[in-house]
Amino acid sequence: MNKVFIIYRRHVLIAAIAAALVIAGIVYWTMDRSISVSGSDAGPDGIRTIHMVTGEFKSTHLSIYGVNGESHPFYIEGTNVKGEVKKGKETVVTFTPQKEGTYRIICLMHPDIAHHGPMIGYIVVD
Ligand SMILES: [Cu+2]
Repeated sequence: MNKVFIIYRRHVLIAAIAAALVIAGIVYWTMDRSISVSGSDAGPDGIRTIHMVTGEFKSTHLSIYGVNGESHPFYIEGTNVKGEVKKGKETVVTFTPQKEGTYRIICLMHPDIAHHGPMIGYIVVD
């Protein structure tokens, strides 16, 4: 069962922090499975899901910190949001969902199992 975050307007900062932790966790988990992910931000399947409520806020900064792997170019499916996560650095992108749905954050270097992935995060806007 996945861990779900429900975030409201007054929690935009928390949302950004949660997103950073979630995505950092994804990077950490995917790149080095020999070390377990601490905390309770993922289910046993290793999938993290962020829940947001559309119309509750204008936009959210997603802050992503690179833990493992030199480079992770990524995009958010269905948007023009893209960026690159580098090891030891923080990447911040602005995410402004216009409608409800599930938005996948996909690493272009690790999109599937054949490329040592999938390194994919999910943002659910409802
Ligand atoms: Cu990657």
